Amino acid sequence: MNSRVYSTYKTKYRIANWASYDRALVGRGDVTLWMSPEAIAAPYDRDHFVRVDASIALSLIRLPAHASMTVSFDLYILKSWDGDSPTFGPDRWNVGLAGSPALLDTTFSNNFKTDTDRSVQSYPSPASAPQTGAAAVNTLGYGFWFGDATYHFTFTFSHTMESAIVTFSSSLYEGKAEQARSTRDESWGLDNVGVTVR
Ligand SMILES: [Ca+2]
Ligand SMILES: [Ca+2]
Repeated sequence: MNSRVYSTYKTKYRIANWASYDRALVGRGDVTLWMSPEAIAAPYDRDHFVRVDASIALSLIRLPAHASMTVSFDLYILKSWDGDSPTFGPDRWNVGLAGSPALLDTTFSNNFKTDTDRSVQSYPSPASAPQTGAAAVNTLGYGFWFGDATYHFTFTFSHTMESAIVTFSSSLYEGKAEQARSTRDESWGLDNVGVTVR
C-alpha cells in the first residue's frame, strides 16, 4: 500500500492513507515528522499491525531545503523468523529509499534451533545468533510461538531532493504452503517511525 505525507505549510504536515498510522502524527520543529501509532501493543493482537511479505511506502513531498535525512523506527520481528535457514528461510527484511541502495537488507531470526535449522541471522553481521542486537525480546506477547524481538534503527544519510519514498518490506519463506501467505508463522510491525531533514 502507498502512503503520502503532505506538507501543507512549513511547520505543519498532514498525513493521509498511511494505514494504521493516520491518527498520531505530530510535527516537531520545522521538518520533523513523528508517527507514534499504537502499533503492536501487548497483549498480542491477531488482527492489527502484523504484516507478511508486505511492502509499505511512506511518501514525503515538498520537503524544505535540506542536506541530510534521518529515518528512525522500531522494528518488531514476530514469531518464527528463521534467518538464514536453508530449510525454513531465508527470512529477509529491507528498508530503503526508492531508487537508492538499501539502508538495511538483512535476515532476522527468532528460531533458536540453530543446530538443526541453521537459523542464524545476518543482522548485525553474518552468522549472528537469533535476536542479536535486539533492544528487547519477548515483550509483545508472542511467546506462544517463538517470541518477538524489538530493534531500534536510525539511519542518517545525504539527501537533498524535495521528495522521498521510504519503503519497508519483507521476503519471508516458510516452505509450508498453507502458511506461506498468512501471518501465522512470521510477521513484522513498525512503531515510532520518524523522518527528519536538516
Ligand atoms: Ca518460521
Ligand atoms: Ca521462515
